[in-house]
Amino acid sequence: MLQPDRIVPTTCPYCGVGCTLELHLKNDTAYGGFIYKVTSPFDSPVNHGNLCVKGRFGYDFIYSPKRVTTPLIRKTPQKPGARTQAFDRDEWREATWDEALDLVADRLVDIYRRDGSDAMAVYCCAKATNEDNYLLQKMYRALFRTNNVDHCTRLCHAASVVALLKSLGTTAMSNTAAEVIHNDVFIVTGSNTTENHPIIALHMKEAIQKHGAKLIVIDPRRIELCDLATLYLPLQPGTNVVVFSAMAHVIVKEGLVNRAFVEARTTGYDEFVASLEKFTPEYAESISGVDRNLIIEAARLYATAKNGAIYWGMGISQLSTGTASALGLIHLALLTGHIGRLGTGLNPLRGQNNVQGASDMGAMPFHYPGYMPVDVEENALKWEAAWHIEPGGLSRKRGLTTTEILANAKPGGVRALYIMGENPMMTEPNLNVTRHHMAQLEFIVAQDIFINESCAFADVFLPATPFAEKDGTFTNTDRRVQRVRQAIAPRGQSRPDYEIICDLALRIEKRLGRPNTARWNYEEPEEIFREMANVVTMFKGVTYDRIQKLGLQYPVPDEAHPGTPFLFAESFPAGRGRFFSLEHVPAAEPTDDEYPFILTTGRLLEHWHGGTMTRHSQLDALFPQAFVDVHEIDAAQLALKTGDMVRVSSRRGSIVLRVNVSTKTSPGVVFIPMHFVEAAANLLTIDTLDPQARIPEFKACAVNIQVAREGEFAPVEEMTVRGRK
Ligand SMILES: Nc1nc2c(c(=O)[nH]1)N[C@H]1C(S)=C(S)[C@@H](COP(=O)(O)OP(=O)(O)OC[C@H]3O[C@@H](n4cnc5c(=O)[nH]c(N)nc54)[C@H](O)[C@@H]3O)O[C@H]1N2
Ligand SMILES: Nc1nc2c(c(=O)[nH]1)N[C@H]1C(S)=C(S)[C@@H](COP(=O)(O)OP(=O)(O)OC[C@H]3O[C@@H](n4cnc5c(=O)[nH]c(N)nc54)[C@H](O)[C@@H]3O)O[C@H]1N2
Ligand code: SF4
Ligand SMILES: [Mo]
Repeated sequence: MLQPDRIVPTTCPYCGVGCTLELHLKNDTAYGGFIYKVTSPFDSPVNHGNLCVKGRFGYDFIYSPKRVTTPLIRKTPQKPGARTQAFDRDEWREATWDEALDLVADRLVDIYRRDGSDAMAVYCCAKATNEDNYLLQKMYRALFRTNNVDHCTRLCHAASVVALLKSLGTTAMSNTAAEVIHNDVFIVTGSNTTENHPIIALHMKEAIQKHGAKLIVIDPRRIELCDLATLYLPLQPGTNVVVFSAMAHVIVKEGLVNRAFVEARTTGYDEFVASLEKFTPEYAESISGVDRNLIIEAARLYATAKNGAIYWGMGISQLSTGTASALGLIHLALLTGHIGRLGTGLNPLRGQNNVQGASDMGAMPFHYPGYMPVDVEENALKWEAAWHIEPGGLSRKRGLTTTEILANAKPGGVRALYIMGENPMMTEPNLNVTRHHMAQLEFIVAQDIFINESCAFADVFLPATPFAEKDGTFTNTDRRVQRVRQAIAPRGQSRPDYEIICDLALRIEKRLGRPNTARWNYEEPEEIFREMANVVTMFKGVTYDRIQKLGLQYPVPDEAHPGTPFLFAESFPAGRGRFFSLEHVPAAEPTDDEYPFILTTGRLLEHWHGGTMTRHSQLDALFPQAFVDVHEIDAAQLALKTGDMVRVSSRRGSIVLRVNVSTKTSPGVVFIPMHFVEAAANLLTIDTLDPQARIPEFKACAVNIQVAREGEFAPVEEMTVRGRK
């Protein structure tokens, strides 16, 4: 067997589970090593040596010949309103770092001088490190004085975060994922855990099979975990609030409330109980399609558990009722007291490897790092002191969210957009409109490792290094800050994100005539982390030295503190947990004769979002083609069989792809994965937002299905987001 010359431990760049990877290297002169294999150590606290297919085999995108490792400048100047995409290298010219960064600094400063802070906006990156994200939001806040800073968390757990903040004053998972083995009853809802958090799903299986825990699945699709569930509640998409409220109704009516907990730890109970009156199991059945007896049984099982816990995902948050859905779950925990102890809790499973971290680092329009609201004077003063800015210098105005940034791309609105490692042209809803918005911008900078569908709109491309070529930290879904270690030299001329940002910030500072405001010179990424942790006290006790091997779960208030596996033993950050009265509001777009099916979108084990990483990896061979899941009853009616080509259309767009006849979806509901550019699900999705969290309704819109014969494909520009042949 091949013996490695070196093994470098690091953290997986894909999902929020945060598995420990060991990169096996052979020496190689060009890059200081070649990664030929990935394993995981047995004693890793998160994954105990287990990895899913992405962690084990999906790293090879870093060696893809399509990776861009030289700064690029678009040859044809782009005009607002008429921007086009450029994928071919001959539409770009290679540039030196100096030339590319000077151009970016000149253009950004010109636009800022002319149109002010509101014209500037930035997308941070949940794939990049804490240090990268901290610096990018600092560059936009400190130099351009804007809070138009956001990232993909908006499209993800924004609704969970708003609900948790409103009710408990918190934003993260309350307990550690691996604690699931201490649950005796747990609810999994809106989370396809085996495909999207595979290692947490292993813990769930262990809890059931080895420890006798009982599982309740609430999901419109018959996901793999249903096979192990005691109860499966197949609800119609967008009907969470009625199902969760009916469970609360049963818990109250049957006297299963944990009175001591409600009295000691919550507020708003009486009004809440009055609001539950209408949510009878019969009413819930009529709206959600779930048998009333299943709702009653689920309520009893969860309420009478010794240690009950709730795990949830995008089926809760990606709805126009996302915040209300998450509040519905929070209510269940508050009624029963299944929170604040080992093996209980409210656990939104975070998606990207570092979405928790990017949010913690202030890559959001309403908060500085550490969730300090931007419109609270005391917070602004703290960061002004930390960044050597005159009092009153930072903007106190809440910024725009990702979806709002693009919707405001017009004269008088946002003019320049900086995108570090995101792909809105695949991952925002209603892509035909998103394309129109992107085209309105005056200047776009993209900092990525590939030219994805969004980078193709840019004026300048800055080549960043992926995880294996840089140092720093990621924070996983358990609030665990873990090390990311450089294993190989940056390929070509690519540079770590934090280095690019510092180099650019110095140039911007100079042009603005504000030298030496904030610090932009660091020897090591750890110095960036220390600067942040000096203000955000929950990270004070995290040093790189302490997390060499294991990582630490924040809050870690000092260097002697062991970290915090579960939260809220004594109280909530908001003091008492608050109940809210909820209403049933149907999904924004009802089905009708013209568009008779509900489309729900989501993920596959082998692929990642817009596919920029996994489709440049050997994983693409495992799942190379888009499909639409159609229930066998609907397929029979439409005379469709697996493999047939169909055109799926909504009021916003149309794609052509193959049918997969299955019983995984319910009749009337079709499922399309979001990963395939040649049949991009987001050409169909609706851009209606949850009014509180501003998250789009990715999980429900109305579509129709028509047979398409081979050769009768939609024109390429219609069915891809590339907009070109
Ligand atoms: N392989 C892979 N893993 C990933 C990702 C990836 O792209 N690929 N992405 C990562 C990211 S960023 C995230 S956020 C997570 C997401 O992980 P999940 O939350 O598991 O994501 P989805 O695939 O969108 O699936 C959501 C689940 O919600 C269900 N659902 C749909 N509508 C409703 C509804 O109205 N009510 C309820 N209760 N359920 C509903 C769906 O049927 C599905 O089972 O995955 C992470 N892990
Ligand atoms: N229809 C539908 N749409 C959805 C969803 C859905 O369920 N359905 N889910 C939504 C959710 S939950 C999410 S989180 C979003 C995800 O949306 P995005 O974040 O836009 O999607 P990704 O494809 O993960 O984009 C990550 C980019 O970062 C780049 N990258 C990787 N590592 C690095 C690095 O170290 N530095 C830099 N600079 N770049 C790097 C990759 O090449 C890639 O281009 O999609 C949302 N969109
Ligand atoms: S479960 Fe997530 S973190 Fe673990 S190997 Fe798979 S993708 Fe990576
Ligand atoms: Mo996500």
